[in-house]
Amino acid sequence: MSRLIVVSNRVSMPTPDAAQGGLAVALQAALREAGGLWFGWSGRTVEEFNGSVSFEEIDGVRSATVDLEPQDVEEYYNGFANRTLWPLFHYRIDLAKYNRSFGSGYERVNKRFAEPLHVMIEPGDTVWINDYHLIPIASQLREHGVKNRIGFFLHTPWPPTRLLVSLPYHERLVRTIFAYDVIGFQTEEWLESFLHYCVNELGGSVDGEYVTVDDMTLRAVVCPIGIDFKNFLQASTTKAAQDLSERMRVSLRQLSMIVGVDRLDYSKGLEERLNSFEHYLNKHEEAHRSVVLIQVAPPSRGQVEQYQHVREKLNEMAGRINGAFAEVDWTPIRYVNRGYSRDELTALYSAAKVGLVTPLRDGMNLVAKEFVAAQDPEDPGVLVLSRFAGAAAQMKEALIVNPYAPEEVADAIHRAMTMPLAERKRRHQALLEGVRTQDVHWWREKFVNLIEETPHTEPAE
Ligand code: ADQ
Repeated sequence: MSRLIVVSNRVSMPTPDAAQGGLAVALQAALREAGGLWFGWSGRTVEEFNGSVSFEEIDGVRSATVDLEPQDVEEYYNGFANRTLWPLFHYRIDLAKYNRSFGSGYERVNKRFAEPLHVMIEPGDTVWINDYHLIPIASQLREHGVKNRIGFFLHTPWPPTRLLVSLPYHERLVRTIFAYDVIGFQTEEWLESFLHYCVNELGGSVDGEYVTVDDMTLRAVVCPIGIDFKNFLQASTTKAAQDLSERMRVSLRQLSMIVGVDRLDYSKGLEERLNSFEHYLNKHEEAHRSVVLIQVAPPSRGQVEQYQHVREKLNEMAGRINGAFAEVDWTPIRYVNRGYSRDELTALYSAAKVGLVTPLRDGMNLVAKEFVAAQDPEDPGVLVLSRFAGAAAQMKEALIVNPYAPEEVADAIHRAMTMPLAERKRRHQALLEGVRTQDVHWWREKFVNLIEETPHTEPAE
C-alpha cells in the first residue's frame, strides 16, 4: 500500500482533550491507516526562513512542519490567501485586494514549502494537497522532479470565470493546477465554473472527467466532504455535552430556540441573517417572548480588516435588535463570540428547533450536516439552508432559502417553527441518510482512491 502525504496550510495533530474538526479527524484516520505524513506550517514564525523541519508523532500520526517569516505570514496567509483568494473565491471581488507583494509572497511560500517537502516524498507515495493556500505547490514539486500522483482538493467554491479574470495573473495561477493529476471540488457548480475557465480562457477541451490544456491533462471531479458522523454521535454522549444540555434546558424553559454556528466571516451571511430575524420578529408578534436566536460566532482572521468590520457591524446589529425588541424577561438574540467544543456543539444543535445556515457563499458548510446529525429522529428540528452553500446540492429536503431576501428567510423560519411533526420527520430522515452514509471517511476514501487510480502523465517534451 502506498504511503499518504497530506499537505495543508496548518497541521492539526490529535490531542487527547482538544476539540477537533471533522476534517482533522478524517485525515488523521487516513494517515494512521496508510502510515503517512502530514506536512504544513507550524503556525510559528522565525526571523529568517531556514527550511528546517520539525517532526512529531502523536497517536500514530506523523507530522512535519516548518516555520515561516513574519513577512511570509503577512503576504501569503493574511495577504494572498485571505485578502485576495478567499473573497474572490466567495464571489466578493469588491473585497479582494490585489497587492503585488501578496502574489509574490504566496509564490515564495509555496516554493518554501516545496523545498523540504520534495525531499520527504518517496517513489510510490500519494500526495494530497488541501485548499487555496497551496494551489501552486504541485508545480513547484514537479520542478524538483517529483513524479508521484498528486491530488488537490478545494474546500471553497471555484468562482465564475467573469469574476476570476479580475485577478491579475489569473492564467498563471490556474495553469499551475495542471501539475496535479486530480482536482476535487465540493459541487458540480464549482467544477463547471472551473471547466468553463479552462475552455474559455485557456482554450482547453473537456472529455468526460478529463480536461486538457495544451499538452497538459487533469482529471477534475466532484467529491463532497461530509462530517465524522459516528464520532459526532459519540460526542453527544459525553459529560460536556450533557452538562450543556442541562444548562440549555434550564435557560430555555418555554423558549423555542433557533441556532446559528459559524466562524465570524462575511461569507457566512451573518448580517443578512440578523436582518432576516428582525423581519421575522416584526412580522410575528407571537414569537416575542417565545423564540430566541442563539448565534455562536467566534472571531477568525482578526488581522484582516474586513473581519474587524463584520465583527463591529454584528455587535451593533445584535445590540440594536435586542434594544428594540427585548423585554425585562426576554432577549431575542443571544450573540456569543466564542467557540464551543464539538461535544458542546452537539448539545446546542439538539436543543434547537431550527438550524439557520445561511451563508452568502460556502464551499460546503459542515454545520448544516452537524445540525442534522444532532437531531432526535423522533422530534427533529428543521434545517433552513442557503441555496448558496455547497451543502444545498445534497441536502434538498432542507428548507432552501435565498439569504439575500430577508422576507423569504423570515417566512422559512416561521414555516420551520410551525412544521407538523410528520413533515419534520420525513425531511429529517432523508437528510440523515445522506449525512450518515456520505461521511468524512467516505469522502477521503473516495478522493484518495481517485488520486491512486489516476496515472501520472508528464507533459510531452
Ligand atoms: P469553514 O468555512 O470553516 O470551512 P464549516 O464547514 O461551516 O466552514 O465549518 C467547519 C467546522 O468548524 C465545523 O465542524 C463547525 O462545527 C466548526 N465551527 C464553526 N463555528 C464554530 C463555533 N462557533 N464553535 C465551534 N466550532 C465551530 C471550509 C469551507 C466550508 C467547508 C469546510 C470543509 O469554507 O465550506 O465545508 O472547509 O471542507
